[in-house]
Amino acid sequence: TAYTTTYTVAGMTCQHCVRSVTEELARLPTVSDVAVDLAEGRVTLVSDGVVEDGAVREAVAEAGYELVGRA
Ligand code: 9UX
Repeated sequence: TAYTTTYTVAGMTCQHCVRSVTEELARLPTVSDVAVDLAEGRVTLVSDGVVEDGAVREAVAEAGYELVGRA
């Protein structure tokens, strides 16, 4: 079973931002795909397990951005 969850993320303004946040989120356990919609400030994760919001928040912060919430 795959989970697909979309979050709103603040602070991403360029393709380098997209790469940074994508690389950081891809490191989370069970995450198999990361898609960023830069214009909308949304990030979608596909994972084989439940990914806690706190883990997403930490990874987004590590990349330099802010998790706002679920979209
Ligand atoms: Mo360049 Mo995107 O500083 O923040 S990585 S705009």
